[in-house]
Amino acid sequence: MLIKKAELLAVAVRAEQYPAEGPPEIAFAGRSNVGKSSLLNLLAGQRKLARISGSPGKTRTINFYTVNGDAFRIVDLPGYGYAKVSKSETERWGDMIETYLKNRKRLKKVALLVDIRHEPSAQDRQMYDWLRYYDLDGLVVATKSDKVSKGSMAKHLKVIAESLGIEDGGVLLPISVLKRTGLAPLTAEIAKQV
Ligand SMILES: Nc1nc2c(ncn2[C@@H]2O[C@H](COP(=O)(O)OP(=O)(O)OP(=O)(O)O)[C@@H](O)[C@H]2O)c(=O)[nH]1
Ligand SMILES: [Mg+2]
Repeated sequence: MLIKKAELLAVAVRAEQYPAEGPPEIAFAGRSNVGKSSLLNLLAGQRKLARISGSPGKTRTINFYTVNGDAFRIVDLPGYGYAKVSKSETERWGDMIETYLKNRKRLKKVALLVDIRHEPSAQDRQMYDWLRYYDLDGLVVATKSDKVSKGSMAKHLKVIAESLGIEDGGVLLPISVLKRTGLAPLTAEIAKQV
């Protein structure tokens, strides 16, 4: 198992609240409700590590988790795209994410999570463009794969890959937290980075 032990290390909005730079970091990004916190909990084997909810917008801060005695860190980024936010909140969210992406020296890769059922939104594409700009792209997780039939999986993945413009060498991994499927290739990708 990749993660033997994980603990919440810090909760941040501003850069001064980040923990000091240390081991490599992998972050999870994606729209609210896509399943970032659920995936983190499954990888860690701890159901209550990160808060999960049926109502979107649970994670509104940057949450740093230390893994395996601080061998590496996983960072749960606040979700975007849920309806009930004002323009100023959206801007604050953008500043929060960009500050983190731009300044974090040990950030190795950001896994972008998208719902396998839907074509990526304009915000998903903007997020992926950001990741490309900061050279953090190339790992996309298609969540909730239990919601589509096996026969239509390839078609859904193709829509996502084309919409985001995932380049050759990028990886797109279907995952179901519910069914616990697709985890091995993701842990392999994370292991390559840390
Ligand atoms: N069917 C199914 N549901 C899932 C899966 N993963 C997550 N969910 C559900 O999706 C909802 C949102 O999950 P979260 O993990 O809280 O999503 P999040 O991306 O952390 O959301 P924010 O914190 O708002 O950004 C919860 O009701 C989960 O139970 C999955 O693989 N399959
Ligand atoms: Mg969350």
